[in-house]
Amino acid sequence: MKTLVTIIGAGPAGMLLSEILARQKIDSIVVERQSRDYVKSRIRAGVLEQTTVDVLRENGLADRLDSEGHVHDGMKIVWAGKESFFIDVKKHVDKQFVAYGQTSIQEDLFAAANRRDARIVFNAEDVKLHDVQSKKPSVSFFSNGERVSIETDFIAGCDGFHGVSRQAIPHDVLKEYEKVYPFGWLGILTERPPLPDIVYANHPRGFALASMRSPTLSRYYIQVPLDAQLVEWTDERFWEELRSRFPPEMARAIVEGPSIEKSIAPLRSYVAEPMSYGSLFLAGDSAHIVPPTGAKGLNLAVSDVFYLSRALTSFYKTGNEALLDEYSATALRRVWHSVRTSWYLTNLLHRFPTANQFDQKAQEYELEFLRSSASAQAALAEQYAGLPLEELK
Ligand code: FAS
Ligand code: PHB
Repeated sequence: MKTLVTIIGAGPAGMLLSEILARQKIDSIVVERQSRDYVKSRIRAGVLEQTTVDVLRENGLADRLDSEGHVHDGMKIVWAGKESFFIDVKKHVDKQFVAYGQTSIQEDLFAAANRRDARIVFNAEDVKLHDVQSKKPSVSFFSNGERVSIETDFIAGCDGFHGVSRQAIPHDVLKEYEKVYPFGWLGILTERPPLPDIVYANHPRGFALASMRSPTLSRYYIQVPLDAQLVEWTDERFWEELRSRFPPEMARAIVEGPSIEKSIAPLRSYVAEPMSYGSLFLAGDSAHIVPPTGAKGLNLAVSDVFYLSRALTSFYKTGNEALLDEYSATALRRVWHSVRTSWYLTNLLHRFPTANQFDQKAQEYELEFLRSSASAQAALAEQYAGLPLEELK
């Protein structure tokens, strides 16, 4: 098989890159380890930054998002049962964000791929990258019992944190930054009306989050210890614990229902540098992971793809490799801002098992400062809304 760009991974990063390149008449093949249904079934992100919505809309992918997405002006923070306060993103930075599930985005991306008869290989086994430093790299994999090879100009590593692409960068070239948090998130999805706002709660029993997917689909999370087992968490135990972490009147407003999805995700901050090596370019979770506290993971995957597709388009239209050479540095500037914001919010809103009384007091006064200072709220609003994408000079 031959193509211009071989994309490893059919998650949001891989499928969005495939779609944008196709609109620029640049051929690609997507190679995915799992089945289409498996990829579609994953329940993950839920909040889209304005820049993400803009990129999807510019590429004809926002019709359903515009009709079903839940637009928000800001989000609420409550702590230790005190009065909640609202971070008004719209007022401070004139931006909004949209609650629209990653699952829906994945469906929209696959529907667009079907309309253009995109080349996607599902259930690809033992995917390998070859000669990534050369101008003629290739990707091989097992499919239907035979090893298939794809000759390509470029490889886009969109295969997530546990993928193979990042491993193609030599250890003496790759620099990794990591912070693992001493807790995870237990999340559930239930077919019940959500609270009107996205609400983050810091409580002595731990962090909690109220979110949504639609007017009839709620998404909730609670911080759990690293050794928490899903089997220990019945729905009723979850609902009781969730309510205990919100102020009484907010807890009473939560509409309980049977979980249609329940999972525990560990929290880590991770960045791999550089995000490119020879003809290999990493985008999305293959290059970085953020704790979901800042709702940045999916949005970073989109900004990486925006920069990478712009660089590939420039190369194929003009032969100029400058944007490809600058891709890693450009993407990492936005990555690190989002990584820092997610780290800041995770430290602000979670209860750390190792925190001493001083740490706890300092955290409470950080929350008090945020509650009482318009400039502190404006600063958080700017970071939560997401930084603008860098325009070409
Ligand atoms: P993905 O991991 O989505 O996709 C990578 C794809 O590559 C997968 O389909 C995988 O099967 C495939 N792949 C892996 N190895 C391969 C190989 N060797 N060969 C071929 N294909 C291979 N973000 C938020 O903003 N908010 C959230 O609440 C949130 N919750 C999350 C919960 C969980 C449990 C997880 C894991 C992530 C969560 N995220 C959240 C982050 C998430 O949304 C990611 O940022 C987003 O999926 C990134 O998209 P991709 O980079 O495409 O990676
Ligand atoms: C979600 O709706 O899944 C969600 C919302 C906000 C976050 C993380 C996840 O910070």
